[in-house]
Amino acid sequence: MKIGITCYPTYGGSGVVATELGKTLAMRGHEVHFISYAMPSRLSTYVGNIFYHEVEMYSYPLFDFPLYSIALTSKMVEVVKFNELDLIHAHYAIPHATSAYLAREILKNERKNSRTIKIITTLHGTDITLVGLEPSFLATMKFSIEQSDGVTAVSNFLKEKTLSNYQIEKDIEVIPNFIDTVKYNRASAAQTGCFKKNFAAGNEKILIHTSNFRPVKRIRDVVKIFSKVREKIPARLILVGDGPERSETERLCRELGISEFVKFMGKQDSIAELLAISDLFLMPSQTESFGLSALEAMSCEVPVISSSVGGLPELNVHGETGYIAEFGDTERMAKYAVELLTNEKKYGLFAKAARERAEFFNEDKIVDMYERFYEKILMK
Ligand code: GMT
Repeated sequence: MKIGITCYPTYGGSGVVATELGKTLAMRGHEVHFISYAMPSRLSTYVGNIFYHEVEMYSYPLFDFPLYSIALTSKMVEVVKFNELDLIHAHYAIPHATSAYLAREILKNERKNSRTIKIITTLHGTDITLVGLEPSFLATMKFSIEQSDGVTAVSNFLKEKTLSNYQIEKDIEVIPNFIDTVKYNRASAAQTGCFKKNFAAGNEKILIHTSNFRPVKRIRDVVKIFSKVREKIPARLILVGDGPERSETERLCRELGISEFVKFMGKQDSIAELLAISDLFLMPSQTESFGLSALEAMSCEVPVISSSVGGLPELNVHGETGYIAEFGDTERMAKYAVELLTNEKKYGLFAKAARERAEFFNEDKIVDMYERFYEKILMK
């Protein structure tokens, strides 16, 4: 197949999923064309049948705001036409599904007698639960989702939210996120020279959180949980990532007098290596449709303490792979963390179960699901 993929290239899990999907599809022999405003960050290695098309932005004094959606549409039209693509897969609905819809209509008009391009939209999270509900986007989102030839959501929660929030009657296929269980493997990632002793003393546990530090991730709750855990057991906190909440979080650490135990790592490529030296992953999010970073942790045998929002209970099995608690209940999350970190036998069982659960989301299996879905939509 000849597949166009559009995603946010630099920020967040939807871009990671889209890029890893494209890379795996290319390795399976498909021709994959990424269309975005920058090279997707995970697209670092050269693969023959992967192509990257940058959306060219034109600025004009009249345009106070960049007209990205239109520029993206025009680029999609060009790439489809000159590379004879079969489908465009839009990751994160805003504005990608809308641009793809427009591109399809333009191409229909241009190529009256030839096969029309198919549009597949994958819903990832805040495109549905937060941003998409804003009055400035809602009607366009509903229309663009309804007009897609195929729609997938990364969890059952997100599928149900889409149907109810937008009052849409449409088949939405749940295709969960996936993980490379070979790369995210505790034993092999631990051999790359990222040593626990560089981060913590022998008797200290390492708690970790990775995200883009947006308010929905509740980084300050991460710090509050850690602070309560540290009152009971020796521990360190590693915070990976960067974003709008960082300064406030640093301030809170100073206020709580725990700065020397918290390491802000900034954006990192070697997530698997850091997870491989960690004991517990914290994800107290306010909303989370899937929780890809928790899956990365689980694949590295790191149990997860998370909130019970969104799709998290579909991933993190309470009392097996970690614990879930009500959003904002940092007291309970800290209690769960201490319980797990002080009971070696229980911890071992949870770590093993976390890895087994991650294997359920194995990359090969889930990419098969996408391939079958593409085939189904192309037959329509
Ligand atoms: O929706 C977002 O906040 C952005 C998006 C992203 O690009 O990071 O995150 C969502 O997609 C991820 C990949 O499918 C999911 O693992 C995240 O749970 C989801 N984030 C939220 O729902 C907050």
